[in-house]
Amino acid sequence: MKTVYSPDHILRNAKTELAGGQLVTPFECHQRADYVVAAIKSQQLGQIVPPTQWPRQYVESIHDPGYLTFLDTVWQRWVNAGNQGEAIPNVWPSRSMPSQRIPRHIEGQLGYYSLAGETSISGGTAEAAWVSANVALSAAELLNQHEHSAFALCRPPGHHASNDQYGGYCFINNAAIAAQKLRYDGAQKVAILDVDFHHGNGTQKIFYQRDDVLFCSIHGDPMVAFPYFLGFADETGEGPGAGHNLNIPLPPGTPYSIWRVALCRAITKILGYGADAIVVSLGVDTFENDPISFFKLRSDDFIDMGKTIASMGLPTLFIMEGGYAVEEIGTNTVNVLKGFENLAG
Ligand code: Q9C
Ligand code: ZN
Repeated sequence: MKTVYSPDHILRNAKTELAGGQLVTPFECHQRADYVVAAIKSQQLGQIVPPTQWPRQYVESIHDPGYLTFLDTVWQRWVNAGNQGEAIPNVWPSRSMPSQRIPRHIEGQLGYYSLAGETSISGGTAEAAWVSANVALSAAELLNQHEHSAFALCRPPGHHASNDQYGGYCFINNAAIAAQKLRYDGAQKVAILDVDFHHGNGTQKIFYQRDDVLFCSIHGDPMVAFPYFLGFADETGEGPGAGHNLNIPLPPGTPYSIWRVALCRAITKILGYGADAIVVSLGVDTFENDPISFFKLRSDDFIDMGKTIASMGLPTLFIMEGGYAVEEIGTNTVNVLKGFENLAG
């Protein structure tokens, strides 16, 4: 399987994450990608190729133009306003004051365009997010060029980013723009299978009212896990999208034996839907030693995960999302991809 990768992900290099009332070193750090590249080489997954640049319209097909302007300018505006640290939101349009207006002040805009406060913005963040999007689009192009599968080693990740909000370490929804590209390239129906520990709230929101993209997610129960406010089992889609959204929340301590039953449910849904292609939002933060998650998958379980995904027999695009046990992220990720190849041949 080919991997699309760019070392320019390093442009995303925030020094702070608001966690536990402190500013800590971000869990979503640049070393993550180095470990994945190392495992691709040592496990001989296949060629690593650079991304090419795709027209901005691909990203604009998913994201709001005002949001993209915000993303492209926020750092300079934050600095110009005299701030010393990284950009962190601290006020939101909340239940008590649900304003639809977009404030003019950068502090108000940070609240308007964010859905969480842990994700600091620093110089280079927007540039890295655009590179990550081009990595996803380039990997989608490999499927268009008749590869059966491809791996987009995206960083920063994307599945928490909605049409007009960032957060959860995500800025541009790489899986969503890749799925949309597969649609442009002729796939009638695309299924997104999100196996990251966290619910892919951004991806769900983007496709919630559409019947041409099915969204299935297996994740930590939002009653007790980020993003807390979306990802419940009764969210099944709306309008034309009714019945085309499947959430499978699972409790703390879930081992692979139970997780796999959920995967088989999602697969049954995808096969019944009649997808032409699959986009996998591949987070490996389901790992037992992940520092911010509570499932109990072991490294070998990821091989079976890949095999089970391959059993659908469909063209499959893997997009890197989360995974914060940094030293094991490479092995766990490549285990999925190797497991997929072993069954897919
Ligand atoms: N104190 C992805 O996996 N909450 N994002 C962190 C740590 C945010 C995870 C809590 C988790 C976001 C792509
Ligand atoms: Zn995650």
